[in-house]
Amino acid sequence: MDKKTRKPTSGEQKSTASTNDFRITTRTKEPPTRRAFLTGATSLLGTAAAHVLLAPFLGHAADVPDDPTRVPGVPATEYGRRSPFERSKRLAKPQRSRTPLQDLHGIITPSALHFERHHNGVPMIDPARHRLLVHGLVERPLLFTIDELKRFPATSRIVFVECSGNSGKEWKGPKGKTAQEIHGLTSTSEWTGVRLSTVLAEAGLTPGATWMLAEGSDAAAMTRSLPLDRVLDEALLCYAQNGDPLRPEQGYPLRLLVPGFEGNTCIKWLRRLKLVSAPVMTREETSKYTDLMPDGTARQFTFDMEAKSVITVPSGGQRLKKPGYVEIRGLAWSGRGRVEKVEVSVDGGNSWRTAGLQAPVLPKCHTRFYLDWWWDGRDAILQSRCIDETGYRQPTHQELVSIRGTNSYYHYNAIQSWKIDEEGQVSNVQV
Ligand SMILES: Nc1nc2c(c(=O)[nH]1)N[C@H]1C(S)=C(S)[C@@H](COP(=O)(O)O)O[C@H]1N2
Ligand SMILES: [Mo]
Repeated sequence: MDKKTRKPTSGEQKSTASTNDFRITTRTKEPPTRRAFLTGATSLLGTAAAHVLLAPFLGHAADVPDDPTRVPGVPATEYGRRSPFERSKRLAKPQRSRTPLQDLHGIITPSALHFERHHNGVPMIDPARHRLLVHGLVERPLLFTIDELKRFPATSRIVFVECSGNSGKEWKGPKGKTAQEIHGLTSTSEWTGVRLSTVLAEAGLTPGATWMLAEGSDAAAMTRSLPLDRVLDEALLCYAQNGDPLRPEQGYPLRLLVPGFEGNTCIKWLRRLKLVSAPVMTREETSKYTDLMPDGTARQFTFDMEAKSVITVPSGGQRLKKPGYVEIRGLAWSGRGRVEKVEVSVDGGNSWRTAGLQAPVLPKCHTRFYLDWWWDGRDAILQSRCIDETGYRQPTHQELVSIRGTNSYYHYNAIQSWKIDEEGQVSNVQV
């Protein structure tokens, strides 16, 4: 029915709005007390509309008009928020929070859902007082304000960050329940900043400068040594994420981003870059981020995040309601470059089909894959494996453990298996 010509039927409340002053007459069924409160709190908003807007603050469900075409909506706002009907959230513990991968669409993680990992909390930093010091083996030690860094030519890149501890509990068996719980320490953003190489050219490297120590200004003062020959081409000093300034959790006002490297090298709240001739051997690269092998030796400076993938729909904790069509969906990524191919098995790895890849397929970036499937209502085991542009294929759990043992916590990238039972219930298994 044409909205313009439609007349309110009897029993339907008529609303009148003046475009001049936003005064709105709405439904009269509201209890007087609540109505008075809301009118006082939001004199410019219609009552029904105000309910929807304020619902999250007031802690009650959004009150929805019977017919949204009969009640003018709320006015424009200065900084947006999502629909109160959407409840997807990070799984937060004090020192980390995990991205709800199973709820996401496309490849960008909304900034508010980007995973967090910090060793001593999120610091509060005034950007006007923040400085970046570049010193050590340079011709000119330099001190930059954020505004000065923003004057350099800007570069944006869509890349993932992944904590090397992501999925770490799975070394010792199928521990986690959901995609978020097991794999949620990875997210993708569009990061914007100045190239590290631009800033270092300004300072002028002296011949012995082969490594760089990066330090954060949080209470953990996280520090890592990075080999210049591996990071100079790609590393960014970022001040923005998905078009906005960085979130405090992601390192506001400045973070180092090393595409493809383990998350802990992407020093947040960055305050210092010291050019040196050898790794400094901080605690993060001696006791912490090393990989203990079965023979008792430890691998050090294992920076690269190897190819990995996870089916997010259907995934652990979800339930297929009835047999029939399912679009299998998931994310794949590699710290070595582009995702070349993703293969999906619905029979526990006996046979594999090539999944479709959704554009864009970017290097060192989450890539979305999908595959049509008809679930016949019987037991099934779903798996995905990522093959990257170097030809590397994501290993099975057994293949990974046969080389690395189970002493390690970091860099677990084995194939994820989801079992679907006859009830349609999805759970985490290792096969
Ligand atoms: N200064 C500082 N930088 C840091 C950390 C920290 O605790 N302090 N944590 C690191 C770790 S372990 C990871 S995985 C990433 C997480 O980045 P995110 O919180 O933006 O997802 O930041 C890294 N950078
Ligand atoms: Mo991490």
